[in-house]
Amino acid sequence: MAIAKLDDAERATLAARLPDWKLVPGRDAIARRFTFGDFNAAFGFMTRVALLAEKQDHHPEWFNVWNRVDITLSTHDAGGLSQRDVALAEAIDALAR
Ligand code: H2B
Repeated sequence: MAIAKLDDAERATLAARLPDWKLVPGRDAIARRFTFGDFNAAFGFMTRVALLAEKQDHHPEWFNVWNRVDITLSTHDAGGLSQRDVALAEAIDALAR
């Protein structure tokens, strides 16, 4: 399915909309590290993100070690960042708050 990549104007708003997410060097993606008190809290968060991702039909690339969850978002169907990544990042931020 063809999905539009973010345009320059949309990219210019990223830092303000998603201040905790960083552009990934060398690819068109954003990433954020989440750190929790223990594995139980980290995996509970992952479970909530998984349900959210399935609802949005948009899925994270992620890596977990004990209390840490590293999430990278990019739209594979677009070959880079799209509004789907922004929407999922905002929803994940809301969960982590
Ligand atoms: N997740 C991400 N991150 N990028 C996609 O392009 C994507 C997805 N596409 N989840 C969806 C699923 C697509 O494969 C299904 C068929 O809708």
